[in-house]
Amino acid sequence: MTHEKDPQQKPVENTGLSRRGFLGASAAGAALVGTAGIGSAVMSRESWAAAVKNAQQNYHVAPGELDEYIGFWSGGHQGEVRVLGIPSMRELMRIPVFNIDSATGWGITNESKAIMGDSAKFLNGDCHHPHISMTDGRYDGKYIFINDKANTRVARIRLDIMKCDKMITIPNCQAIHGLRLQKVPYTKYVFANAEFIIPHPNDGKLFDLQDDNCYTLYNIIDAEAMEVAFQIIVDGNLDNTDADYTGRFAAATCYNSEKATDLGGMMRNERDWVVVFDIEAAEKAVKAKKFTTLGNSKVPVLDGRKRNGKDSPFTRYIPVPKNPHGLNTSSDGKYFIANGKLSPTVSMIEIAKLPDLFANKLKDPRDTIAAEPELGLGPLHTTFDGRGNAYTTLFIDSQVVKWNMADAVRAYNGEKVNYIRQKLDVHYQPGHLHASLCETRDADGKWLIALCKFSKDRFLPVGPLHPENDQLIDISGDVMKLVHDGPTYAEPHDCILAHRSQVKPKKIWSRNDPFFAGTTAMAKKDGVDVYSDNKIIRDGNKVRVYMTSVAPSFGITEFKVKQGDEVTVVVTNLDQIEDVSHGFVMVNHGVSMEISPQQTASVTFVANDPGLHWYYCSWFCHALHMEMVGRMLVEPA
Ligand code: CUK
Ligand code: CUA
Ligand code: CA
Repeated sequence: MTHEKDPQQKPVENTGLSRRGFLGASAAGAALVGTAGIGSAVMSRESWAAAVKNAQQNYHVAPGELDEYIGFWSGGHQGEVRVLGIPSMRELMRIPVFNIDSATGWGITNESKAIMGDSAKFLNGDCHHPHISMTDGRYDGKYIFINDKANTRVARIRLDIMKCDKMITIPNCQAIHGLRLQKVPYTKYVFANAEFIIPHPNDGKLFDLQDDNCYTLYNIIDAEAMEVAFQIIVDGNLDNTDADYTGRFAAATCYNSEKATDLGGMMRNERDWVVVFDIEAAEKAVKAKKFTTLGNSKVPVLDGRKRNGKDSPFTRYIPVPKNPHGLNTSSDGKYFIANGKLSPTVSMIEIAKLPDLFANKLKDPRDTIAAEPELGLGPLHTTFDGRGNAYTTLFIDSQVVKWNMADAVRAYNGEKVNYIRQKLDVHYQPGHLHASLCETRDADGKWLIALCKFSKDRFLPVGPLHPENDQLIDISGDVMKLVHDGPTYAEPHDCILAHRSQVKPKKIWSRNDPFFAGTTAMAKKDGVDVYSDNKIIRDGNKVRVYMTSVAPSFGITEFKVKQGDEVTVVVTNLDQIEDVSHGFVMVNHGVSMEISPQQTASVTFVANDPGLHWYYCSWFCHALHMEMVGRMLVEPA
């Protein structure tokens, strides 16, 4: 299924013409797009080239200039979130989340361990879907939420400081994959799909997935409290999810309606389904205390499965072909779009028909399907330009297909109309794609990122492990134009783009910020003002060393402890100048942390080795940065 390099690729890149555009109705293309035809084939080569030229924005961001968009990239199984400027594709920052970070001390400092909670024991994570909180269907710049498939977690990042401030493990589940946010009236809830079907209870007595006690759960998380508000049991499994623009509905794809354990089994059914959730109805049931719980968890659980052919009040199942993957709400609010993966189609579910579906006024759940356009091989995800066009990744074809939603509906209703606008080759095997502001009412159709899983020959070889290739595509004109190849480290499944005016981070920390409030509260109990004092507190075999730092020196340059003492070093950076971050590293102790202007950070370790141990500032903060050092003197026990 990998994409062989073929001689058609070169002219394709240079002209913006798709390979299928050149080939016209090739056998494969004809079979796939059927009567829809191929948009690019109807334009003359000359007018096509002119359109490409017109489409190209100036994407060069000169030194000293700022990008117009800010992008947040999932770091995949590397575990972090990365911040990029768009259109330059310059990486601006990394936000450690589910990983351990040597620079900032994420996973090492007391503050980060407190946020990670019980899951601090895990050294890995696998994040896929970063999403920015919204108010009235627009980014409000407050938070980013992101899933961890590997260890079944959901984390929140505060965008004012660009740090993770909450992390929770979802109970009763294995593997959180799809994650989206309530858009309207605001992000009250985070919707998170637990992908895998497991036995309940999972105590080693039951292993047959066909059993009624084997299922998975849709998770509704209170975004502010970061607690699971309630869970809904579903038939089948759960892949991706999204929410609507009314605030009432959310929907998720299921690829394993078969409840199978192997590949062949999971592909047995010609159709799986989209499960639609009536969030309001579920909320009502929880309020009326009509729920159960599972195991030791106190989280309210509702049963959203069909029983004897009867739907639950909270769910409806809409059959769609086949092993669908991405689920995307169109930015005009009209459709949930399920991407067919093993079917060359996407299924457009008309959201305006969902109230009737839940009121049992439709004969067939498929009556909600507004269109099922054929797009090409392996449709995975769809994005939108706010001008009525959708863009879908074709994993197997290694293309992004641009198509018109209204025309797709007309074609579905029997009109002879071509809904395909263009197919653009991408390099190679794209998963997600994301257009600027596409998850909001403000979708502005300027830039599109295609997140390609394979880069093959696009970059200098760097060994058997290849970078991914995140490609920047200009979609501002009538024609898509590829303008940049962006190598990325494993593996950004997804990204999100906001306008730079929508995210306003602080330049220095606020004193007593909640991020380190636990540490300043501890200092207070010790009678220490971290903003002025340099003090050593002994408490049995626990020693707390409170020091300030001002470039280029620590407030304490020598402290004495006894072998075996548990030492907590608390450093407060008194510098108020933007960008003057310090670090604290205790040599040979596995201790490293960031202390940015006005930040307090702390780390705890055991002084096991008698002798003299240097500590130093690790952030190049001053001409005399090398001299910013101190010594811990450990007396033998
Ligand atoms: S994704 Cu998570 S398997 Cu298509 Cu949203 Cu990559
Ligand atoms: Cu402080 Cu380097
Ligand atoms: Ca299936």
